[in-house]
Amino acid sequence: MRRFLSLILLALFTLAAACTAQRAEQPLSAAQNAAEIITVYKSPTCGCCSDWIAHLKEAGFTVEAVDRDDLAAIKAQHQVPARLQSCHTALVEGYVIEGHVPAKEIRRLLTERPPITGLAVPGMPIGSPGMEIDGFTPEPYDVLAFTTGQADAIYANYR
Ligand SMILES: [Cu+2]
Repeated sequence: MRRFLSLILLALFTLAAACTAQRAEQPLSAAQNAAEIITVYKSPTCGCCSDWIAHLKEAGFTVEAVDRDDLAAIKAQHQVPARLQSCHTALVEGYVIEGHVPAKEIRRLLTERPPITGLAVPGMPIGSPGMEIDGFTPEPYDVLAFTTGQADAIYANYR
């Protein structure tokens, strides 16, 4: 009887361990897969957009580049405020990425998962990823976290 009981206990323990392992594994692998794919909307002729895409690929992202002539509509659709707009708009895991945001900050965003709309580097600061220009001194710039209906917050600064 005692042996029978310990067999049942062993079976239950094994089941519980299997469930725990599965639960711990699933969200992680789902997040990792999705984090690899970033969709970038850009105009067909944007050179610095392509350089930013190269920067993302170097950092391990899979990039789906979509050439569009109606970027204003894309920005409006994804609630990018006019004050933050730049040359390209990207989507990753439900977040909006506007402009030359460093891949490192996108990774941090996907790890921390703050309740924000997205990240933006407004304009096109010289020295930001994809905006390196020979002979020009890099400009200081901020990566801003934006949320619809709220004030922008500084997510990171580069200077
Ligand atoms: Cu640009």
